Amino acid sequence: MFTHAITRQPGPNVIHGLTTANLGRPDFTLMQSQHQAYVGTLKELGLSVIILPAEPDFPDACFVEDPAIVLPEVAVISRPGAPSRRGERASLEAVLAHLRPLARIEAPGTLEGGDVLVIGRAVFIGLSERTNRPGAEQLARILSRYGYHSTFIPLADGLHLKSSVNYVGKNSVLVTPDFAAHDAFSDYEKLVVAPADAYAANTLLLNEHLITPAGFPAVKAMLDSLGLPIIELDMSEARKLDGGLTCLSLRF
Ligand code: CIR
Repeated sequence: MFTHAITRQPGPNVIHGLTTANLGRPDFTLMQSQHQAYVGTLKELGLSVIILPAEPDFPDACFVEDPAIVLPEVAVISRPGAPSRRGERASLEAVLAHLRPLARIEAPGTLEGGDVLVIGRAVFIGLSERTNRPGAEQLARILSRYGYHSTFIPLADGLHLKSSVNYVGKNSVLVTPDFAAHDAFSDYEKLVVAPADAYAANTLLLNEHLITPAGFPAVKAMLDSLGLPIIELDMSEARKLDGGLTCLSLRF
């Protein structure tokens, strides 16, 4: 069970966040209310939520999953592949220093938390435009001290690994078609979303509930087969910045 989460309020500058989505700029007011609903959901699921203030100089800072990886044993301060996101770390590190021993990804390594999928002691690290091999190797080395085993997964598509693959409980992963037959996930049952539903592959398993983006009935029907309660959240504005449900919080 997770007991805590860290989130960060989106600021008005969120409209200048990085994006490849071609869906237009987010509406700040709507993004704020969707973010509030997200935080409310985390609280309903029993988490105590630390809400950090917006970062006026860092438009993508509400996507707190990327600058750090938090596990029971350690918090790893990452080195985001997007240079504009590296300044997000300082305030996050100040909080995490009170909660966990810290480790760091150092240059020339780059790594973003969206590329790190942890299932038990198995860690899957996407090699993406944001996460390079040196960064992945550093993380694997740090986590191996605590008994985690890492597998590297070169990505052809998608911003991060968790844009395409997420653990949804019951030994199952929700994946985009690219990962339907991927060797790295052969130990898991696969729920494969249609190409048009790829955004909903970023579904969040949290305390025996599934939080999934609203508007993807076929994905919801697939998830129903797992027998876990499902919560749908409107993610229209974060989606415009390539942001999903996992990236809006660190859970621990
Ligand atoms: C970025 O491009 O860095 C942000 N606009 C979105 C980050 C999304 N992060 C995630 O899915 N873990």
